[in-house]
Amino acid sequence: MASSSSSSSAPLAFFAISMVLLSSVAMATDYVVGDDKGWTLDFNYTVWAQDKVFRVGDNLLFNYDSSKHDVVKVNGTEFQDCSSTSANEVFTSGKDGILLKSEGKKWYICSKGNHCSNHEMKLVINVESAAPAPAPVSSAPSLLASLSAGALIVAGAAILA
Ligand SMILES: *[C@@H]1O[C@H](CO)[C@@H](O)[C@H](O)[C@H]1NC(C)=O
Ligand SMILES: *[C@@H]1O[C@H](CO)[C@@H](O)[C@H](O)[C@H]1NC(C)=O
Ligand SMILES: [Cu+2]
Repeated sequence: MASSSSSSSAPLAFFAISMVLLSSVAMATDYVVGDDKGWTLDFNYTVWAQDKVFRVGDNLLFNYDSSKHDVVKVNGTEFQDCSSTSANEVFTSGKDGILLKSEGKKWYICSKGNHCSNHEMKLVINVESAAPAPAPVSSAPSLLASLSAGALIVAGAAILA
């Protein structure tokens, strides 16, 4: 009935408020490179990356068949040339998480066969500064206000129930 449905939605409202609070705190994002396709041949990683904002603290997750591919962190020149040396950092597990530790451009290629030069198996991203944490002075009152609003809703639900 009306009264039972309105009281049962109160915990949901509190949950929703909590989620908004949590998401306003800077949280790292995990980006699965290539989404469902993973790290593979003939996928346009430029298109994949173009609508995304990468920030310090985020992770890149490379999923691939480790018998066919690898991930090599290269510099801009090497990226253009699809080249790498033994000095480059190489990932080979097939399920590699790479933490984006600093700002700026990051370049990754597959060093197997001609995957980079002929199949566009290369990714360049620009890493921006970490999302600013909420300023303590301005966020504390709104945090308290939201918490007490949530407490009021729960109290109201308890009275209605
Ligand atoms: C990938 O997409 C970008 C943007 O549309 C385009 O400029 C580029 O040529 C594409 N690369 C390939 C290999 O098709
Ligand atoms: C990239 O690395 C190569 C070594 O493989 C080095 O010779 C070159 O100077 C580097 N280029 C840049 C732009 O850092
Ligand atoms: Cu490859």
